[in-house]
Order: sequence, then C-alpha cells, then structure tokens
Amino acid sequence: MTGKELQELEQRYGAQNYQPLDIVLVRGEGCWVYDIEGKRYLDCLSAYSALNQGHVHPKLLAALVEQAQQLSLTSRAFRNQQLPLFYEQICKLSGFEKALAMNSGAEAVETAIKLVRKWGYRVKGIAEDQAEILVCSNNFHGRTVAIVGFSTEPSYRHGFGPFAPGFRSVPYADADALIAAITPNTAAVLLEPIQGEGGIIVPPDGYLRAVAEACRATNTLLVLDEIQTGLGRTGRMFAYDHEGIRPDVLILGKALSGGMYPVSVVLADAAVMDMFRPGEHGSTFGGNPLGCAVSRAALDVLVEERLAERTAELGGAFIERLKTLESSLVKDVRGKGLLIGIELKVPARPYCERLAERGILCKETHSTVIRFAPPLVITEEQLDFAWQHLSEVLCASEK
Ligand code: IF1
Repeated sequence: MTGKELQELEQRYGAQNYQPLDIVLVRGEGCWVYDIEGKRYLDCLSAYSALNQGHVHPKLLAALVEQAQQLSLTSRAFRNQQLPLFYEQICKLSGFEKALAMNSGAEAVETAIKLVRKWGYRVKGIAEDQAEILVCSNNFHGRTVAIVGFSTEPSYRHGFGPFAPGFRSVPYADADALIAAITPNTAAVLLEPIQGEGGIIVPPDGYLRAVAEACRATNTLLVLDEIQTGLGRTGRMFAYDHEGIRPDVLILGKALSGGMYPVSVVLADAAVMDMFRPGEHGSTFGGNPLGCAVSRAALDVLVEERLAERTAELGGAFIERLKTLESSLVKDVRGKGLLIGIELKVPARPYCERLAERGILCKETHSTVIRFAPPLVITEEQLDFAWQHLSEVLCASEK
C-alpha cells in the first residue's frame, strides 16, 4: 500500500482526534526514522520524550524479544520474575522506598490522585470527601475524565463533563499564589516541573524549592508529574534535581520503557505508598513481565550511556546556539537540556512542515511553539544538521 492509501484508510476508519503530519513512518533506528517512501528524517520530537533512548535500541529490543518468548502477562493475581527486579531498580535509581507500576501516564496520575487522597484522610485527617488537590493553570497530565476536569484548556474539557470535584487550579510558576491556596483540606499539590504541552514553560529558579518548603510546612504532599521531564530529558535524571528538592510522590512514564512498551510508575516512600491495601487499586497489565523487562533495559541504557549528563552538555549548548538565531520570526527560546521550545511570532505549523520536507521532524505546540526534543542519544553532528535546517528555515524570510 502507498502512504496516500494508508492515510485514506485511517481517515475513513479512524476517530478524528488527531491531525498528524502526513508522513507514514515504517522504521526507526536511534535518532533516525524512515517513511514508507524510504525518506529519512531526524526525529526531533521523540514521541513527546518517550524515546529518550532512541528508536529500537538494540538492548531494549533484545529484552523485549527475550521476555516475549518466555512470558508476557501473569496479571497481579500471580507473581512474575521481572516485577521485583524492576521495582528494586527504579527505587534505587530514584531514591524512593516503594513503587507501583501502571501502563499509561494518565493512569499513573490517576493512581497518584487516589494515593494522596487516601493519605489526606488517613494521615492528615481531612474530613471524608473534603480532600482537595491543587493543580496549576496550563497543566497537562493526561486525558481521563478526572484529569481533563482540572485542565484549564477549553478544548481538552469542553463537552466531556461532568467532572470530578476536589481540584483547584492556581497560576503556574507563582509560588506565592500556590502557597496562599493551601488549606487544611489540601492533601497535595500536583504539578509539572516544566510544563511540556503548556508550551515548554520553565518556572523561575527557586519555584519548586519554595513550593516544596511550603508543602513540608503545611503537611501537604508534593506530587511531581515527571512523565515528560524525567529520566534525563532536562539534563538531570529528574527535573527536580536541578532544585535540590525531592517530591513526596513522583510519577514517571514515557521514556521509562524507551518507547518500546507502555510502562508508567508511581514512586513514594512507604509512609505514603502503604496507604494502598490489597484490593484498593490495580490494573490487568500494570507490572507485567514484558513491560518490566523492557523498562529494566531502558533504565540500564539511561545510566550506562550517561544520557542525563550528555543531555546537560549537548542541550545546554544547543539552547545557547538557538538564542543566537537572528530571525525576526523568533519571539523566545527556552527550555532545559533537550526539552526546548522555540516560540515564534506566527503559527509554527508551516515551519514544522518545511522542516519535515528537509528531513527534520518537529511538532508545534500551542500553535506558535516549535517543540524540539530529540532522543537523548543524539550526536553533535546530528544536532548540527538540525541547527543548519532550523536556522535556514527560520531565517529564510530575512534574506
Ligand atoms: C497525546 C501532549 C506532550 C504528559 C504529562 C501526563 C501525560 C503526558 C506531563 C499523560 C502526556 C502526551 C500525550 C500525547 C502527546 C503528549 C503531549 F502534547 F499531548 F501534551 F508530551 F506534551 N503528564 N503527554 O506530557 O501520559 O497517558 O499519554 O501516557 O497525544 O495526548 P499518557
């Protein structure tokens, strides 16, 4: 079948909840992907940071194949050989005492919400059904009904109510506003260390630290959604490492399995995680041996290939380079590590399309921001290639 035929088939039978670029990808290797016509592209989106380890990493592939030949799923009615090893590895890597595996990011966020509510009632002593969770404006935590219910983006919410109560939103990157909103009924604060979908919004230095201190002082849990920012993306293993703090609950997904299989996890110390008793939470696929085996390999790759350290060096230099772009189109360049937003004064989509023609895959967010987030295994030469085309496309109107 041709790319055009496949596109028409998808259009005819598929729900219309996306508007992708019309590029049909068939193969990937490292930072490169190939479309059905054999054209090669540098992937500068990496499936929204799920492919930190690059496409089809040989170690991940081997782990997947080896485990798939043995056992894929037990359900949690029985034990398997991979889950305990995965739990040990992710706990040691993150420094948390306990882990709870789920599948998608949104599921892990829902899990964290249940966890902190239970803690709010059992430990903080909040009256039944009065627990409140503070979230931030412009947030993105997934697509479930509870989660879109506290989104401030109309297109994510509109027509999907009624929504779950118990969430209140405060302005992002404003520690004073957040601290002022904490009440005795506040079980937790939930936020992203850098807002990804929100447009790569980097809060000022000290923001997370101030929020963490206020949470400690008021006996409120700090829940960080590092589904997009975690696992090396910002140049540290976790984005909160930049601030020298530690949340009470950490949510990971995406790159946790290097794009090979959906795996997410909620991490906390025992005093919080032990709120869950048998029967109170679960998932058919959560913690399955296939996902755990892939995840273990994905974590090995992050550490062995020093992806966080590489990202700090390469990403930091690339952001500085982007800031030297002399283009009247560019309004702002921001980000950390290899989570970079190039904000234009005009819609970004035509520029993403032009870049795609030149063999660079990017995706716009919030209509005017080009999101630049390649796999963390990207080389200096590949970044040069991206730079050359980005600068030509963004400065074309200058010449
Ligand atoms: C899509 C966006 C990014 C996330 C954070 C939870 C989740 C996400 C911080 C939910 C997911 C994904 C969803 C995906 C595209 C992508 C995305 F543009 F939609 F907003 F990355 F910025 N917390 N983000 O970023 O995780 O349930 O999807 O596994 O197409 O909706 P999930």
